[in-house]
Amino acid sequence: MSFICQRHSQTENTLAADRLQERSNASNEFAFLRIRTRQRAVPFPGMKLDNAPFPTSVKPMPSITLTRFLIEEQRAGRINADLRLLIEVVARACKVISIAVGKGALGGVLGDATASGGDGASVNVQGEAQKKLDVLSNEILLEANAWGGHLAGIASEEMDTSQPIPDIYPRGNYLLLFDPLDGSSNIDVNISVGTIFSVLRCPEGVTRAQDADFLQPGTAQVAAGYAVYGSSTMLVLTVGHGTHAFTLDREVGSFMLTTRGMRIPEETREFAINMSNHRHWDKPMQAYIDALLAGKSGPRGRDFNMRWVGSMVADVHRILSRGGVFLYPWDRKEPGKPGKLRLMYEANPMALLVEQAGGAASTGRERLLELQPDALHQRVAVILGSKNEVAQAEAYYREADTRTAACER
Ligand code: FBP
Repeated sequence: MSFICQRHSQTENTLAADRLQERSNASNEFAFLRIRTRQRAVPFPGMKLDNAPFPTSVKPMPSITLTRFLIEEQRAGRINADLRLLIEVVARACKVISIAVGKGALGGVLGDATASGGDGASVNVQGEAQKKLDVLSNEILLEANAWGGHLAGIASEEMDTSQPIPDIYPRGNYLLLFDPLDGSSNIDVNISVGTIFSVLRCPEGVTRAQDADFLQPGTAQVAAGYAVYGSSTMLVLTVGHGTHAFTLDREVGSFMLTTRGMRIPEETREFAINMSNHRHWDKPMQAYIDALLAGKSGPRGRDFNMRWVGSMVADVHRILSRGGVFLYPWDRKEPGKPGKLRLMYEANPMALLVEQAGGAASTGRERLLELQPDALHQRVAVILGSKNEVAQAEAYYREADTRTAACER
């Protein structure tokens, strides 16, 4: 058997082949050679890769694409064709956004978007300066989802009101909400950002959806997910039967299933919160976090570690991958707002993904997914992640409320 390795001289190859011949009883001879040469082997003509044995050190590429996964979900009766195609369209838009984000300064997409009149930065309905990539990602998602025929309306963090599907296109039975680019403060500094989306059913009889049609509790979501644009681009998805992770294979251009059924450990020693807001939090939150910071010598009797990326997608992805608790509580910097994060297209989709992975999601006082929304861009306090840790945080609020109630009697 002759084998040509591009990088090694003829002698080295012959030597390697001889040694291989020597070890011809090693059934894994092909793999053996690859380990020795530390190089991806180039099979000689006629040899089929798929029956070539792989050594344990190199895992074969996952072969379940997002398309196949969704078709199998449909075959299992868990989703219908329309929802499958809608999710595929959103995933494709995320691939386009991933390319734009990946280009960074080379693509001229960094920095603030200019207001349409050309003077100063453009500001969204939340009063936040819009980044160029916020606006671009919003347009990419709108364009991709307008003509598909699956939707009756779209709502976005970057748009004041929901947008009905243009009359020229057929309409469908679903409503799509998204935060086109989450983690705006990290866009220009090359830290992971992402896209978060949520899918609801359009109420019976409604063809031209209005804002009010979107105001459904998180439990009504039929699908939710996010794409995270980090060292690799990943898509994390639930259609109500577990939470699954896909990694974008840039060579093939497909999302490949890399984790089926993500599970969040119930216990954790890691918390994520913007500590600089500590003095602005209410007493129960300050007491809960102080107990974590007190570590072994404190009421929790063990040490906790802290992480804060400042992009919800990245912080929640870490928690779905290895556990932890993510908190963005009420603070008195803006006392009139229940929290910073938006219920409909940040908190609700993340809460469904976390619960479907065995975690919990709360406002501190109630299950987040049961909140009845009253506005498209309403904000909410968020505590989500490892079930027992969320329960710990809730206990501080319950205790404080019981004490307050006792005092008021
Ligand atoms: P947007 O970037 O989409 O507005 O999202 C809000 C967000 O960036 C979250 O991703 C993140 O968890 C949080 O705000 C960070 O807040 P802070 O800047 O206070 O740390």
